[in-house]
Amino acid sequence: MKKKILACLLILFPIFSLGVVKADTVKSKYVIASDSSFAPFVFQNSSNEYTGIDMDLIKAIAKDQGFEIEITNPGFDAAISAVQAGQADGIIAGMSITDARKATFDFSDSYYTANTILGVKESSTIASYEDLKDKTVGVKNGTASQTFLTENQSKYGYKIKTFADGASMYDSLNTGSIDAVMDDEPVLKYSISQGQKLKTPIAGTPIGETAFAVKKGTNPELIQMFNNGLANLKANGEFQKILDKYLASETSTDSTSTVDETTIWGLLQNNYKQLLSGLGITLALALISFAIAIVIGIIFGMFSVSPYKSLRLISEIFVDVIRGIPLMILAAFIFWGIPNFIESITGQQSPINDFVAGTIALSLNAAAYIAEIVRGGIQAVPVGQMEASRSLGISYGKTMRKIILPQATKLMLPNFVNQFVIALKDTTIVSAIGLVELFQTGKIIIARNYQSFKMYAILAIFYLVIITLLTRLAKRLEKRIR
Ligand code: ASN
Repeated sequence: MKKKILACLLILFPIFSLGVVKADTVKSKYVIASDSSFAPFVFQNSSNEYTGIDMDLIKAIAKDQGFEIEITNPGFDAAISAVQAGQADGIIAGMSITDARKATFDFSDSYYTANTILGVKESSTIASYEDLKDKTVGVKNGTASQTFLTENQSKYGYKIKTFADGASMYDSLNTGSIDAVMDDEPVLKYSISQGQKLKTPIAGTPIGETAFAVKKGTNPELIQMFNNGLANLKANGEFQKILDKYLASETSTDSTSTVDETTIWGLLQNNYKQLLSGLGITLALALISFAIAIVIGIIFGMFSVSPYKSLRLISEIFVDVIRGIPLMILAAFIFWGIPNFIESITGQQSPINDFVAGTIALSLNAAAYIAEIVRGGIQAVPVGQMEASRSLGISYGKTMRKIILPQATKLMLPNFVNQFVIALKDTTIVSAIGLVELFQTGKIIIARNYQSFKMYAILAIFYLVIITLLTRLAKRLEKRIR
């Protein structure tokens, strides 16, 4: 027996030590960003867990190499930005190695080869690229397929429509708002195998090998560990098992589904936990940011009616700048722009949490509007009152506190309630930075089951109920204060 074990070890030792440079973990945990819907590489199963080749692969490699990971799934474009801004350490998302990307990313060894291919509805008459003249082709932003489409646009004369995620792109194709999509061949073929009524009339074009990536010059040990782990998984057959699990049989991936998701009841039953957690994030975002906005807004609002010109000017600049920038850009600037800028001067990655970035963006945005509400409220109180009070020798501060503000507050209250409703709705906009609030939660669910009509109806009702309840509550409070 002992001899047998010894013999086994002697055979195995050279295999494991063969050319493998051991890399050590530097961080206690690596954040890995990925796509949100890119089956069979990454997608949510009906138990609301992310699965797919990439998810299984990175988990198996982390286990094999002994490092900790945390996976986020903000979508391909957002995942790319997250790695570049230092929010994430690596990206695994069926990502193709292209020459352009080599300038900003370091890639691992490849684990797959993919083509980009055109997908159209089963009933479509499009049979060649020439047939795409004046038609609209959808593509995911930041992808190799997008580069392919842009490069060939003048040759074939189609229009390009870019999407943030695969789910909304395929939804648009199904509803006929675009005529075709360009996506990775395994992804399109997989969706067809899952019952999507699509076809691929033209043969695919190679876009490069698929690999794991890190921001150029960062986390070299992560690439080394990925390569070592991949080699081990290939040698022990586990890699092939992962591929077979998702590619060999057409229905093998979603056997966990027990609830029928084609009815509203089924959708709720299967996803209520996820929806409630999204709702929790939405409410937290709205309430926290609104509380902060009230404080900042009142300060700037008071500045705007101050007797000091400098304070009035500061307030004017704040309101003009924040009001002049769309909320989505403000959120993207805080979440991706600022960390990227800090890194470019300090050389240190300094990521900001998505919830914090979303809260800051929402707070600043609402504060600018609240400052205007405060200014409007104060100015609506006749100036004569201030003048009369001052001529009686009462100070500016006291007049404000005792005479002007009590009247102004009453005038402001309905506007505050209004602004809160707007703030709550605005939380959907910050889903653009990958924050999984209620709207994003719904989109993720749709990415899995394509039930956009029913799911968006559910979301609309969720918001309607919440907003109605909160406005009722606010109205009561308002009455009491009056
Ligand atoms: N294959 C795509 C690319 O590399 C990745 C994706 O869409 N997730 O651009």
